[in-house]
Amino acid sequence: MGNPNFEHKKRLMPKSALLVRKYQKGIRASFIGFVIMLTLVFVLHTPSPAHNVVNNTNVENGINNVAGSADLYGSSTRNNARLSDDYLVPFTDKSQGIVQPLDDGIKVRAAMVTLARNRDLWELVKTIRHVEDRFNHRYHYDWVFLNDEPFSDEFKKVTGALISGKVKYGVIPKEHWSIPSFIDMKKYEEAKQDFADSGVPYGTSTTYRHMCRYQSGFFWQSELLDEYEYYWRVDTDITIFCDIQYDLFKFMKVNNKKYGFILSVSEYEQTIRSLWKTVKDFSKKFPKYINKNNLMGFVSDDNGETYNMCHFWSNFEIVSLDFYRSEAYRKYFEYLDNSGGFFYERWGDAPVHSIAASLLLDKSELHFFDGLGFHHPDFYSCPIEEPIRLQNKCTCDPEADSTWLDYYFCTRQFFKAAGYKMPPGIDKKK
Ligand SMILES: Nc1nc2c(ncn2[C@@H]2O[C@H](COP(=O)(O)OP(=O)(O)OP(=O)(O)O)[C@@H](O)[C@H]2O)c(=O)[nH]1
Ligand SMILES: [Mg+2]
Repeated sequence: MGNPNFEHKKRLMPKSALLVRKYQKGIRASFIGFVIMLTLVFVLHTPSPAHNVVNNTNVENGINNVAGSADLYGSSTRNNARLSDDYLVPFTDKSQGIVQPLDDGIKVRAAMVTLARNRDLWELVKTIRHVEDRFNHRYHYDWVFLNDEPFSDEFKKVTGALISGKVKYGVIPKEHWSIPSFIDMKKYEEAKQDFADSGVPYGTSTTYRHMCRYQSGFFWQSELLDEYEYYWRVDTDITIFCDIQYDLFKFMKVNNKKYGFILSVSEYEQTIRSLWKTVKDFSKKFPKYINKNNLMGFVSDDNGETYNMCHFWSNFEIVSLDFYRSEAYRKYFEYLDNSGGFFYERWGDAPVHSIAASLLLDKSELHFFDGLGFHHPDFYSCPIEEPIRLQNKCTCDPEADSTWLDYYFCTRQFFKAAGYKMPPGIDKKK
């Protein structure tokens, strides 16, 4: 008995072969037509990189998209630029002459970094949601948590579940979080006593001093950050109010920015009595580290004679880690630290970072971020332009914004010092 299937095929084969021969020309023509049609559909519906660039170029405002960003960051075939043709750019971005990065799916080496205690967890979860919902769910950047004690399992479980990128947890080495041997303990105790009735926040706290010193000179030395080029400092107690529609880290890179801030305020003089003198001594000893095209006008009203107390509020900063890793910044921190001011006074990391950024960088390397909406107790940043607030779905009250107030806050000082035009409407904010 033969195989029935085989018998069946045998019977069909000659018939189908005959049919194919009969309609051969027609089949070939239809196939060629189909291929041509497919090619046409593909060509017409796939935008070229050049197409994206042209569409996103705003020549009138001098804001050009970054042509060939794929070349800058390696190879990519994605062309899903998210910013639409009518995306509105804040006035301050235009006046700072920045370019808007193409959102092509290619990431920069960067991470959010949070210093936190286990007990900060339930405040921190809200902060993480803000950053994820408004920004990171699109980009999936890593998040690094640092603590002077080991993180609890609960802390890791809860934070890990909320973050869309890779998450790392680090314990700070003791030598980065303790009173150095060169500190005179008697002098330190007396100094703390002086703060007792002063009303200066954290005037008598040692852990606060460790925190400020760590944020000034050590966090960027954590090996968990070695793989990154930029970081966004996210404190446990902040809010982001607006959709952030572009990659902040790539923005820093394509615009050659090294230090980005959102609010700038004045420091409590009592906490930094000898800081400026120490900075001046450093500048005299190491003039080679002071940038010739610096932003002295932001931190001093008399060309360096005295400090005007202005600083970038460091609870939000996006910074090139290579700046902190640089020889100039290392020497600067070392010099400041050896004077003991982090302990005898209560030097904050904000003035320490800000003075460094203003003196060691080229003034074009600093950037004021707009359109993001931000809060850390007790101040708000809410974009001044209504169309920007609506576009970015901001939930902040513009009346609460303190960015442009002409007392205590220093954003105007930054714009004047850098020579940038300020947005219309700020005079109502006096
Ligand atoms: N691991 C650890 N983190 C800390 C410690 N103190 C502060 N931090 C974190 O460092 C960041 C800044 O601390 P804050 O206490 O908010 O300091 P601040 O913003 O100057 O002060 P506030 O105005 O009270 O918010 C926050 O993310 C804190 O969670 C500490 O002793 N250990
Ligand atoms: Mg805080």
